[in-house]
Amino acid sequence: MSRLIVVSNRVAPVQEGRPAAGGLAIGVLDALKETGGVWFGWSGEIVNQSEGPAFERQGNVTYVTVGLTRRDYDQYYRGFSNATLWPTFHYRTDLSHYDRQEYAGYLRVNASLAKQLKTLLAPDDIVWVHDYHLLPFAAALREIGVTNPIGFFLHIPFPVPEMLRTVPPHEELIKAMCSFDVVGFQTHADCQSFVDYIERGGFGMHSDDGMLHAFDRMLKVGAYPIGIYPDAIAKAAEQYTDRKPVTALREATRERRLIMSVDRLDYSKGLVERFQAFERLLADSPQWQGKVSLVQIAPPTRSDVQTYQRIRQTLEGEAGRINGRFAQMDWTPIQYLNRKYERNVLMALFRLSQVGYVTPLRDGMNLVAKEYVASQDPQDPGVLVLSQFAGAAEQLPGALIVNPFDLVQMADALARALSMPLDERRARHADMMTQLRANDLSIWRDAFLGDLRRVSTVASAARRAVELAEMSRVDVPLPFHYPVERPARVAYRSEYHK
Ligand code: GDG
Repeated sequence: MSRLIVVSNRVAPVQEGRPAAGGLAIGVLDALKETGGVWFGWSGEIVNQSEGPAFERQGNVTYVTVGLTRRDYDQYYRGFSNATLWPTFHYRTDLSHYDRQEYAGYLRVNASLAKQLKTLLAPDDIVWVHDYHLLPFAAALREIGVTNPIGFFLHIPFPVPEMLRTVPPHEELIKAMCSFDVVGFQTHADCQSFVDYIERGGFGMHSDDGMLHAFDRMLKVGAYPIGIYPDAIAKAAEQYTDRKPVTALREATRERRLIMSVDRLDYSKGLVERFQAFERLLADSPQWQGKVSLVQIAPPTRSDVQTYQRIRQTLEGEAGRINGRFAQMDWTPIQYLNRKYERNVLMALFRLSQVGYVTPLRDGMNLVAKEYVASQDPQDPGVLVLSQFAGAAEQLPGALIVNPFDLVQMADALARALSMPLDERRARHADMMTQLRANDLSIWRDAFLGDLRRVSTVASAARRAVELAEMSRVDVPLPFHYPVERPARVAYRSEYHK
């Protein structure tokens, strides 16, 4: 059986019980632990000069990590990945900047990581690359002769073409993405944006079976919504209810209602708007004053990127202002905790609360929304208030779906959630649990890897057919849907590809 090689910017060897914030790490590690394999990427260390990879084995997973130099880190990670691609892909062109040097660094690091990975690859390995840091990774591998199946999954949203075109090297990036054999997105809307870019730009065409022919390659594109393991989360939430932070919050809350939010501290998560909508609830429905608290857990990330420093300051200011306006001697409206908690403790905190308040301005999926639902007591579940701009909204129709730019609508949804009758809460929760079980993390992984294996089997058959045709100097008809570079003699020239 072929090995699975996972590649992501940051390798996070999460030991049980150690806190780790970040959806990619959670999803990838859970998926990899079941199949076994290799996880390759950055160690998180800044080094003086590039050294060879370090190896660490834990159970059936081998972690292979490399350091980045300060220049690589500044240009590839802090620069093009997180100050250009992240804001633009989250529709924040106002926060995005472009720098040619940073882009050159982004390409250089992708090429260097590809070169280092190549030395570890066996011919039948399957490579699964994750996220926006590595858009040109397959192109870099192909450039140095790697022919293994390579798939890509984008964890964040894919923007509409007009938005994408604000990133100056957009065409080069998308062309590079077409070197993957399968490109997966969180939602159908994201996938459609990618196809729109290709088709409207005249770079290729899409067929009904999900195959895309573009830039003289063929690849499969599709939506593979990432999931969780809802039953394992439900169990953890129940088992961790006697942990210190949970008992402390239960005691402090007493008869009060709790609204719970957990996010990495990021401007895409809509924290400021969320605080302001909660303020609106307290102002417009004064009966809730003293009766409900918002607990916001927000572990800091990317704190050396300037826009992240600014969001932190703004948020601290807003929490202080709103608390100053409404607090009473024995009641603080917003508890804002700028730190990480153990994962299972978070699930128990979700279970303790009556409302899950998840309102990103834009989000690929948002696992917190799914975790909140899974953590609830089915007999007395809390209500999820969820942004329409989270990928999860496509899958959780039992939530109260809100527009995070409409503070009044959000405040109304909070009021409705806080007083929703038990029958309705149970029905909504049961509906969402059915959805979560039907689309759990193993379905995500198996659907993606199944497609990658299928596409690559067809590809190698096609490659053999091309070789035979070359040897016999006969033009054999080739299957249309296969991702392989054809030799010039039998090259297919798209009518769109001028
Ligand atoms: C990206 C995409 C997509 C949070 N605080 C703590 C903690 N967390 C955990 C949560 C959850 C994960 O981190 C966050 O995942 P999200 O999906 O909500 O968001 P991103 O980190 O932005 O993830 C996102 C995801 O990738 C997966 O594809 O859904 O759209 O942006 O699991 O529980 N975990 C611990 N302590 C914390 O304080 N242990």
